[in-house]
Amino acid sequence: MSKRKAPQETLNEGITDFLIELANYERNVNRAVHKYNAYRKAAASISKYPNKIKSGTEAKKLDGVGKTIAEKIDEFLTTGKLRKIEKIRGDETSSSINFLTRVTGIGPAAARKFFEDGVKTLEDLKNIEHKLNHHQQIGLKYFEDFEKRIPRVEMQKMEVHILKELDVVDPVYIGTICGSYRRGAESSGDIDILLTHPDYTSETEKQPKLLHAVVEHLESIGFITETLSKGDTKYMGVCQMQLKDDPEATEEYPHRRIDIRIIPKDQYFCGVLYFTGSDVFNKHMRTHALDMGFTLNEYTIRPLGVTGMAGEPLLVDSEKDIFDYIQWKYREPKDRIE
Ligand code: DCP
Ligand code: MG
Repeated sequence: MSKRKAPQETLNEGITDFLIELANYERNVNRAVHKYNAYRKAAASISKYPNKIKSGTEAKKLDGVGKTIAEKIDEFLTTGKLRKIEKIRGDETSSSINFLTRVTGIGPAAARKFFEDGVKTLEDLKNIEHKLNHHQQIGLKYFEDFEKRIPRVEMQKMEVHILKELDVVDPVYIGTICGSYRRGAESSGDIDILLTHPDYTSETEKQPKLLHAVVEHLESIGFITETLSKGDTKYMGVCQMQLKDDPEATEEYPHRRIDIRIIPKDQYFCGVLYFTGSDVFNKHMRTHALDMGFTLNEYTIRPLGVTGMAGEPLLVDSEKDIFDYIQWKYREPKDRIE
């Protein structure tokens, strides 16, 4: 999962940027996930809105924009800034904690703990490197690289490369690069790969070997360079597009965050849907599913009985099947913003 969301290049980017900054502040500093979600939701609907917003009242007509956010929009439109943001930026506690959470492996709780121990900057982290866990050490080592978004052209090269190597391991694997890349984003924060294999279904035992074989192969060819965690179904690591695999490249590529998951064949499309996101879209779709009497998550879609108990998972052979069950018009990945 990537840490920083791409700045919005839309008509209303001034507004969506400050909403995302407030969202991150609520999550990282206050650990207020609901407020984080509320700001993200408002930012997502504003980024889809085709007109330049001229007032809070106009914005309030959009989904997820309530009175408080509308007032902030008015303040921003009139004065060109927001006192709340100025205050957050000027506050040492907030800005330090916010900064520390940019290091992969440091969440809001760890960031606060570090801050309370007097650790506030990258320099401070380097001085206590021995106290960091492996994940955090790698986060520190590649801090500058991980801050860089991945341009779409590089994502495309990695996609071709990864799928080709997957085929080398075993041609019956199916792999999909999900996340913002699949939604057509011009840049991505990380690489989110889903895999499945015909030998692996929700009826069989877990098959960690199917995941590990792929990881080990990508390591052996020098593409994967570090491991952050390696579970039975989920791998988190670091990769780098190699110069030898890209004759056009003139300088070394940055190191990138990569997550690989293996999913049972029968759950693959629920997984692909979930990991394609966006997170705001996923929440919206889950809510609609509930309204229609279904419970939807990253694994399955199940009908809800009259007592509210979830029934057996429904058969799913494509993403579209899931939209069909909940009687929603199919949406292409690029339209799954909110
Ligand atoms: N996801 C979700 N809820 C979360 C985290 C993730 O629904 N709390 C899903 C939707 C995301 C996908 O997983 O699109 C991948 O997570 P990322 O954080 O990598 O998000 P993106 O790939 O969309 O954006 P980025 O370009 O920042 O990586
Ligand atoms: Mg991503």
